[in-house]
Amino acid sequence: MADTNPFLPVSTSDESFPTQRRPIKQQLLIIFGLLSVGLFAAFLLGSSNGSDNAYLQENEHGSLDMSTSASGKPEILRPLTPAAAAGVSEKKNMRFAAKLGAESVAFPWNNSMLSWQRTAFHFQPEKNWMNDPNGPLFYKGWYHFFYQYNPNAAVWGDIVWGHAVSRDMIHWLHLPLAMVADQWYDENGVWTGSATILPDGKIVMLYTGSTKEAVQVQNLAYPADHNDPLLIKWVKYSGNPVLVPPPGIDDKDFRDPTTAWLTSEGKWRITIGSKINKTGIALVYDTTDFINYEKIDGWLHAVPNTGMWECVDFFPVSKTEGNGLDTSVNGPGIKHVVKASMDDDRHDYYAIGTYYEKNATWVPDHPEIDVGIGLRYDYGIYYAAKTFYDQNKSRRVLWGWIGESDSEAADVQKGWASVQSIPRTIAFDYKTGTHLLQWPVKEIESLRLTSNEFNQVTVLPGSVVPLEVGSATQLDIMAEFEVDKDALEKATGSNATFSCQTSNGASEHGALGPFGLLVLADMRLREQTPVYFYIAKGSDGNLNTFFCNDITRSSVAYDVEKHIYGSSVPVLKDEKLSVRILVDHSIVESFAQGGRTVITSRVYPTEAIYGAAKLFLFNNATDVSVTASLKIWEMNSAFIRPFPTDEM
Ligand code: DQQ
Repeated sequence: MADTNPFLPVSTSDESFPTQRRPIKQQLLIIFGLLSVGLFAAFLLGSSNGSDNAYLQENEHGSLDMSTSASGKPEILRPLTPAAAAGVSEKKNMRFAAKLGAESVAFPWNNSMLSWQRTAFHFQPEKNWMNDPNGPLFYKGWYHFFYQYNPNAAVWGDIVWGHAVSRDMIHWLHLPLAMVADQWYDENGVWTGSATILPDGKIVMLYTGSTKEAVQVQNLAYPADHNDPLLIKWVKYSGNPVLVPPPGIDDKDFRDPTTAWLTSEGKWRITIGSKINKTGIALVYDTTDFINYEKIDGWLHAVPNTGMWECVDFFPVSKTEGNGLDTSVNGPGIKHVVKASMDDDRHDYYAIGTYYEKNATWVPDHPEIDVGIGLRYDYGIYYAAKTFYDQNKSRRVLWGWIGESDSEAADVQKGWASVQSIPRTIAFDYKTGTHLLQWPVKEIESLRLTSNEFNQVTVLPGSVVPLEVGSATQLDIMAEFEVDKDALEKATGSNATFSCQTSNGASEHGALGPFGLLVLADMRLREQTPVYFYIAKGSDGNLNTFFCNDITRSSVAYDVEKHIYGSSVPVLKDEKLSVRILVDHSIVESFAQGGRTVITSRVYPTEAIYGAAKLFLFNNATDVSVTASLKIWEMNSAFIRPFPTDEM
């Protein structure tokens, strides 16, 4: 077995990053080169024989082939899940589970493995199922977060609105349910909705109700007492529903109203997701009182063959300023973003474009990367996201639901399912002009404990470098990689058609990649979650950088999804390759190039957990050395607990 002596940090101080290279580095590198050869052999071994599991051995990538069952027999179809029957999104891997076939066997999860999966600084309820973020807002000193919640089980169903408050969006206090399914117009579920703060400071909430007959209608609710900063009690408007599906729209295709924005005429405008045949659309309504609505002809935007648009979001971004904008801001220097959650592929897509207020339409800047066919917020598991304008700190904040990619049986066993992403500030990337930048809110840095720095570590082709950081299950990692320029120039063009998904993942041997980090890896690298860059050089000599996350060897368990996630990431002249990774038990959130490309994955290791979870650098490229500089913080746990009832 490989010797796994760790590479020692050059500093444990909290000085600014990066610090000076130390003289011992050269010697350590030589030792390291030798040590890592053995370790890398284990890594490669892992890539070819990655698992003891016969099912995975059928697939050279170690990933699940979704089109046939393990035995290669035709799929066994299962009845519709409750969510699918209701006409809304279901747990993503229910589709995956349905394809495993009747012979699929659950991995023997034990309590210690399952307890480790619970996150330490991501928002989650104490138990049971959670999905979409709803109506986030800042009010009287508190951040409010509402969410789709099943109070009765760890699977989707019986949906009501959970509610929690926070001073900083990191530490949370759970409050009583904000809204339950107690009216004919939401008897089948209190579904997704959004908040609008009126000029006088009052709040209105619009949400979708699923009626007893599963018709999707829009309802109005407001706080019972605007003097209560905790907004504990909510009143549903007596005249609900305020909107029913319009002619031509199916009863089950009319949901998720947005935050309202003002027109120059002083009317409030909202958009609601829908579809006509296979064309995804965003319907538009104007209102002055949130009770009576005028449907605007046509739609804000429509994209053929994208299917049902869920959880549409629409907001302005400044082309020049880094701060966020209130949803009603419009005018010169402003672009507008349309985001929709594609029910067909369960991903959140956005596009940047121009809003034409007069006819209530929006046109993308680049039709070839329109909503649903171009850029995604996140290339891993991330859905039903929603932004809000945080008037407290003049920023726009993005929340997103991160589901599970284990089996439903494991969710039931552990008693909970889903987490929310770390809230992210979101802004226009004026350098590319095509992308948004997402970055964890600054407040997350209050959880940083001790840090370790590693400066100018050379990672030779075909090597793995252990990084000694102590406990490696709660981390905030900032890393920069420099690639040997001569080697970049000398490399002959190849891989022009590379994609993370179709590659061999982290075990690919390209001239210029992959290289990056292995998180949640055990010492033998039997389990490992690589987050990495891959540079492809076209025959024209142009470089195209990809950012990927390979979870095909993240667990030896065989009843979890195993994919290679990722996409290309623009790297501009003179930019180093940079990545930030938040590791929090079963969730890994990775941000490349300041948040231009983001990947979130859920992983369920069985060995690389607690003290056995380690961190490594790796370089699997054949022709290029990389130099890595890193600062890594151990992260504290957030306080997420019930609000003390006596103080309520
Ligand atoms: N989840 C809600 C719907 C929404 C879907 C139901 C998206 O309102 O369309 O729980 O995940």
